[in-house]
Amino acid sequence: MVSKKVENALNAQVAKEAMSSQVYLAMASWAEVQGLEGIAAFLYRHSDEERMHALKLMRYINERGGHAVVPALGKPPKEMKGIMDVFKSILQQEVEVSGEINDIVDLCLKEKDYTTHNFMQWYVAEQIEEERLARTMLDKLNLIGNDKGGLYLFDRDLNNPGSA
Ligand code: OFO
Repeated sequence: MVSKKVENALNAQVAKEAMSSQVYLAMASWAEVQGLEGIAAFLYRHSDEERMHALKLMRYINERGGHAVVPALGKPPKEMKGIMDVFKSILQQEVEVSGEINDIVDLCLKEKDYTTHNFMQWYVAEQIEEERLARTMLDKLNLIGNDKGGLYLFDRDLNNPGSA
């Protein structure tokens, strides 16, 4: 059974993961309109992943005697400044999410909820991967700079679901 404190913290995280999914979706739509098909495909895939992160938390809350809440979601921005900006804000968002996950882990220890602490380890590992991926993308974009051919290849590579 989860305590009310842990339940509330997990539900707050559900809302954040679901909002992440929305933000990635808006970015994907923007990229698609720019003709960046591969980047759009990557962002659509990532939006699905974030939804899965929210769903996994919801199922856990209910399994542990809580009640998972479906959150109201805000409207993410429609326009982006550019592809570099998109990946900069992805990295920033993922760093923030890592901080939120750490706070929940910390709360679990304070509440002596070792079951949720164990469950959250999946998210801790996932955040390492999410941050790594965002940094790798930014490094590649930095290398590409203003080279249109480089951007073409970057976009083409991302069309492959195995690429990221
Ligand atoms: Fe759910 O990891 Fe990204 O935000």
